[in-house]
Order: sequence, then structure tokens, then C-alpha cells
Amino acid sequence: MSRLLVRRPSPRLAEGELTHLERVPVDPALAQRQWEAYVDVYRSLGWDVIDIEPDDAHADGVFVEDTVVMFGDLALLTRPGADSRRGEIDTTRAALEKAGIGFAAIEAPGTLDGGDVLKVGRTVYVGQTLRTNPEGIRQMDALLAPRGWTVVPVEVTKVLHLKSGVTALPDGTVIGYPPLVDDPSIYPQFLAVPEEHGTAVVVLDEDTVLMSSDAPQSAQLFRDRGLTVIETPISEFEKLEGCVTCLSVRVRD
Ligand code: CIR
Repeated sequence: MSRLLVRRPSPRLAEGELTHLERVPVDPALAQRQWEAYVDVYRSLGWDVIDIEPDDAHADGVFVEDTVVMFGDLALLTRPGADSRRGEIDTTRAALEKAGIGFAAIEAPGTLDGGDVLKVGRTVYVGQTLRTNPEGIRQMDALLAPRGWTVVPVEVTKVLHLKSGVTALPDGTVIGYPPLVDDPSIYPQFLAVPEEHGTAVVVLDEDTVLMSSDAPQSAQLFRDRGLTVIETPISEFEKLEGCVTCLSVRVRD
């Protein structure tokens, strides 16, 4: 069984952090509807949805992936790199405690955003970004190496987070839109996708991925590889440099 951690969008979503994109109008009502449809995809698959307490003061709080990363049954509570986002972890921590999920935490002066963490098998690629610092990576490595994970730091300069540029298909093939990937050659298997919003997939099972509906050619590319692709509109979150991965965290039981 799988559980899914999510948090409803703040009405202040439009005030969220922006690093590489220009600010454009965001429709909070549409964002709410898109978020509900996104969560409904998982509900329709029978996943249990755990709502982290709403935290409307934090404009970016909907992007829960940045506050917690799962490594097997261990959760890693992060310490987000943006000052405006640091307070989000209080309610994430409370949700982990309430759900009985054991966790470790990144401590100051380390910073880590979950969006910088890409797991492929037992390899953990971690972006070195404005949000994730070397001390955060060092703490993560110290925690994970004894548990059999290999942490691989990755330079990221073209996008906000590592996973804004690359994610992975169920077979471990790393996918990315080349203009936004610093060095595709570090990945043993890399597949270029033709659209910016085609870079982000959530693996639902060995044959199924969830992705933005704003990348139809990439969706077709994945279907041609034999995958079932579920597309969902997330335009209001993409305006804030978010993607399908960052709106939830999967907890495997
Ligand atoms: C931020 O800049 O932190 C938010 N506006 C977007 C975070 C997106 N998170 C993610 O891709 N993991």
C-alpha cells in the first residue's frame, strides 16, 4: 500500500519564490482545482492521502516534496534553502509524527530541498543549488551511506532544483529537456524529451507515470516505450517553478 503526503495550496500561492521565471498572474481558484484533480489521480488508484496541516502563511507550502524525502521507511525532514520556506517543516514534522513515520532531520547550517533529490535504484543524485548546500549534502550522505545508498552530487545551474531538469522513468532511464540539463552524460541512461514540462514524471508503478498535460509530445514518447501515461494540468504550479513531483511525497508501507 502507498500513502501520499500533500498540503493544499495557500491562497497566497502567487507570492511564492521565483528564481528563473518571470512572475505572471496565478489564479488561486484554478490552482485549487488543479491540485484537487492531481490528488484525485492517487485516490483513484487507492492510495491513502495524508493531508499535512494547511499552512497558508507559507506561499510555497503546497510544494511538500521540498520538506521531506523518503528513503525506504526512513523520512528525511529537510531544512529548506529559502528563508521564506523554512517554517514549512514544522507542520511537515507534525504530520510525520502523527502518521508514525520515523524521521531524521537536516540540521543548521545544512540546507536541503527535496526537489534536489533524485533516487534511481540505490543511487541518490543530489543537486548542488541555491537551495541545497554542501553541508546539507554531507549530512545526507552520512545518514544514507550506512544504509546502502550512494549519494552523487550534481551541479545544477540552469534550473531551480535538480528535478526541475531531470527525473527518471520506472526503468531508471533519466529524462530531461537538454537545454535545461547541465550534463546529461553523468547518467548511465539518458533520454532527451522535446518539451520543458516533459522532464517531470511521478512513477506510479512499473508501467505507469503521472506528468503535466503541458507536454504532449513527451507523453507520446513515453507511450511509445510501452508506458501508461496519466496527464494532469498543473499550469498554476508550473508558473511558480513547480512540477508534478513536488506536489506530493509517497510513503511506501
Ligand atoms: C520555490 O521556489 O521554492 C517554489 N516556488 C517552487 C518549488 C518547487 N519545488 C520542486 O520542484 N520540488
